[in-house]
Amino acid sequence: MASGWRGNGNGNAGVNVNSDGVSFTAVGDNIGAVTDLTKPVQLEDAIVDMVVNVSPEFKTSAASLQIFAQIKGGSWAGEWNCWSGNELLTAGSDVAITCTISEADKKFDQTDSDVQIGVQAKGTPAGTVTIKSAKVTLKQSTNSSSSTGSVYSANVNSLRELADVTIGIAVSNNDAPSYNILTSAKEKAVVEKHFAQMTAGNIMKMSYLQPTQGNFTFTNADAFVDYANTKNMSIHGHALVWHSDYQVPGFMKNWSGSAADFITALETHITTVVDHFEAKGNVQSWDVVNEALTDGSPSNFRTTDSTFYVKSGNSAVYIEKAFQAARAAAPAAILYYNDYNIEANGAKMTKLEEMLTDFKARNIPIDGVGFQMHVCLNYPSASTIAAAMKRVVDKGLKVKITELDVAINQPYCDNYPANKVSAFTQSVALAQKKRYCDIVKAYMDTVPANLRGGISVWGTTDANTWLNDLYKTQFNNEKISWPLLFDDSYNDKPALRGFADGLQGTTCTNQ
Ligand code: 9MR
Repeated sequence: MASGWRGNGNGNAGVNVNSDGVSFTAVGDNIGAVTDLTKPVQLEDAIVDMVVNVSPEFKTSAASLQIFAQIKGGSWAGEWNCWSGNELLTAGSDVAITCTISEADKKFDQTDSDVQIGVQAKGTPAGTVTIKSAKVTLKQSTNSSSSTGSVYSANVNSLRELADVTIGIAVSNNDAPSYNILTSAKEKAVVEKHFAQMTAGNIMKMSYLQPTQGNFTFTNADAFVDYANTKNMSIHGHALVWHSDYQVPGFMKNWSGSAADFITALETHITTVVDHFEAKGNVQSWDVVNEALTDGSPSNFRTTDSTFYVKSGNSAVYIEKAFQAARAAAPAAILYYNDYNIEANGAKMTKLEEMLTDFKARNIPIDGVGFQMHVCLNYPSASTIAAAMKRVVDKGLKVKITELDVAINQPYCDNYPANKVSAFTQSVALAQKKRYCDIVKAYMDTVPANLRGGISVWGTTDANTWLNDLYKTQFNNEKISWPLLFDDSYNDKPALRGFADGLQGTTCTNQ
């Protein structure tokens, strides 16, 4: 890759080329290195991937990097939207950064001029930057599937701008670095491009924030919220109370005091957490209680499998106490009860309705219902989903889709394993595109604008979904679920086009 690189920007001293790569000394804003791509080259929607390594001085200077592309000659029009912030660069370590050439006016949609691509320092940099590798993947065909290895583009500039409804995404900052929102350039690129809200996949759960009684640890969550703030994204807080396994702190599981003191401890958790994030600002809404209902028919409050129920004196009173504590701490936040399978299980929705009616009658503060929506390719039907949402709308409460994903090969439905597929073929991808569209459209058609809490997807890339872990532990690792909007390499999937079509009210098709 070393040939053909040169220095760029005022005051540039040129590049050094050695076996490590191409280095430049970053002594000022816009100083960098470029190389040429000779015509004919169609660069629109191409992806530029680089691996870079910055010196300790560069890291300390707080400067950022910017991959860019420019049409040579004329006004030197360029792609200038790709930023790799200093926070994701590690001194002396190789870091992957990326840029999709997709500026709004499609300047690169032509082949009659040479272009240059490169990377430059932004801010007041010092030290050196080494480009270890650079790769340009041209957009190949809008119809190709990811299984062929070519890059599909959904032609969606920004999902968040397509309709007046908050579009969110669950991301993490405690996963492997390649999927971490604070360190992965690819993760950042899709999140910043398409989403207006982030949910923490894990780090705002109880045991992460208060592992032992009275010891609150907000460092990870604060970094997460700060990042969202700087990118004009809000936060949906998840989740103040959830019975499931390790997210319940040990001191609560092993509680041996009175029920009244347990409720006080629960209230202290909620008050401390909500107060903390109120002070930071930008947490718009909370899943106050998650998954408190059973799946059977009839459905009821969870009992023996919920620490909260048991330690509250075998009582579901903890649910209303949680909502009251959350409201007291954050009068303006939108408070949700959140659960799975309420879109499909009528009995569970009936129990939920009963709780909502009771809460309304007794002025227990609740603003809406979160439908997790971990759904299958064909189940439940869009009309079943719409009917369930309507039951909440009819109570005058908000509906938020909080954790949307559409699993292929979901073992609990779609006639698994008889209908199991072993590859994500074009026809499966297009069926999933229609499914995303049908769901989003059902939501937009059923929930009036004033009751729309938004739609959030549970993860970015198919390579990093909770379903991969589920299948590993429960289904002999023989899955593949491909449930999200971006493939293993963060390329658009047809599902993204389907989501956009649903938002825009376009007919949903598997074409
Ligand atoms: O995606 C989350 C996964 O990484 C965690 O291991 C798991 C247990 O904390 O929780 C997953 O997210 C769940 C969410 O918090 C609540 N609804 C169901 C989600 C998928 O299991």
